[in-house]
Amino acid sequence: MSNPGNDRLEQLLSRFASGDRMALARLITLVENRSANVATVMERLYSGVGNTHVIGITGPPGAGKSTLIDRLIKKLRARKQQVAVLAIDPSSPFSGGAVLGDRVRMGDHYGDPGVYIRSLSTRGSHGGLSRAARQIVTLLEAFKFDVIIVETAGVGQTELDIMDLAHTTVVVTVPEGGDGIQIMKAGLNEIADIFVVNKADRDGADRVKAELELNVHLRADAGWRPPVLLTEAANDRGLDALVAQLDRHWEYLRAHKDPQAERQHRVHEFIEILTGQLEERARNAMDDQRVHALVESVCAGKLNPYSAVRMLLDDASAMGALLSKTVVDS
Ligand SMILES: Nc1nc2c(ncn2[C@@H]2O[C@H](COP(=O)(O)OP(=O)(O)O)[C@@H](O)[C@H]2O)c(=O)[nH]1
Ligand SMILES: [Mg+2]
Repeated sequence: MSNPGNDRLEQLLSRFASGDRMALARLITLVENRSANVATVMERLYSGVGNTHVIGITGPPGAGKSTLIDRLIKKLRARKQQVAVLAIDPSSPFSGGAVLGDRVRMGDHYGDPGVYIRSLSTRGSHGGLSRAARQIVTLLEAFKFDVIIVETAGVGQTELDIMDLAHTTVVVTVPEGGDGIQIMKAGLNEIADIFVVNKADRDGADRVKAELELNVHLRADAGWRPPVLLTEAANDRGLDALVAQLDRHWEYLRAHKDPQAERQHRVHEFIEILTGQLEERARNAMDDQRVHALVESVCAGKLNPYSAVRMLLDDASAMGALLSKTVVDS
C-alpha cells in the first residue's frame, strides 16, 4: 500500500544506509519523539550482532566523565575508529546546558566525520529513557560506528538500567570524600567492568583506589576482575591505560562467550520490546470506540479501572483490533 508517510520513511532509510548523518539524526529524533514508526525502523535496522564496542561511562555529576570521553575520542580517532557518543545527562557539555569552556572542548571534534555526538534529553519517563537509549544504540550500531560511548550521570536505577546495554561499563569516581561509598551503595560497583578514579591530581586518589580494589577482591569472582585506574582527564593522563583495559575487556568478552547470559539477554530484550510496543499500542488505542467508552465509564466513576481493563482484555475482537492497529506518521 502506497502512503506518503511510508515513502518518506523509505527515503530516510535509504539515505541512512548510504551513510547520511542527517538521516541518522532524523531517525534518532523519531525515537526521542516516540514516533509510531520506530518499531518499523528498528525491525529494518536491527542486526543483533556486530563489531561495535558499546562502552558505558557512568558516575556522579562532575566526576569528569565528559572530559574523559573527550580525551578518549582523541585516542580512538588516532587509530581511525569511528566513534559515536550518546550523552544522557542534562548537565553534559555535549547537551544543551553547556558552559563556554565545555563548548570549546566539544568543538575540537566538530566537523570530524569520524565522530558523532548526540545528547538525549531526559524528559519522559525513566523506563522510556532506557528504552530510547537502547534504540538509539541500535541505530548507531546499524550506522557502523566502531565504538559507541554512552554517558550517564548519577547513581540511580536509571543509570543501572541504561548501563545494561553496554558491553563494557566504566564507573568513574573521584578522590573527594564519600564518593566511593556512594558508588557502592548505589550498586554501581556491581556493574563496573573498569573503575576509574579521575582527578588523581587531588589528594586521596590512592585511598579510593585501595578501597575499590579491596571491594573487587572481596567479591572474589572468578573471571574478569575489574581493574582500578587512576586518571587525570583534564591533564590527559592515564588515558592509554584506560584504552588498553577497554580493549582487554572487549577481547575478554569475545573469548569468553556465556551462552546462559546471552540467552538471558535475548529473553530480556524480547520482553522489553514486546511490553514497549504493547504500551505504545495501548496509548494509541485511546481513540478506539470501545476503549473510549470504557475509559469514559472509568472517568465517570461508573467502572473501576481494573474491571475496565479486564473487560477489554476479555473482549477478543476488541483486543484483536487494538493489537493489529498500525499507525503511520512521520
Ligand atoms: N582537577 C581535575 N579536574 C578535572 C579532571 N577531569 C575533569 N576535571 C574537571 O571537572 C569538571 C567536571 O568535568 P565534566 O567532564 O563535565 O564532568 P561530568 O559531569 O562527569 O561529565 C570540569 O571542570 C573539568 O575540567 C581532572 O583530572 N582533574
Ligand atoms: Mg558530563
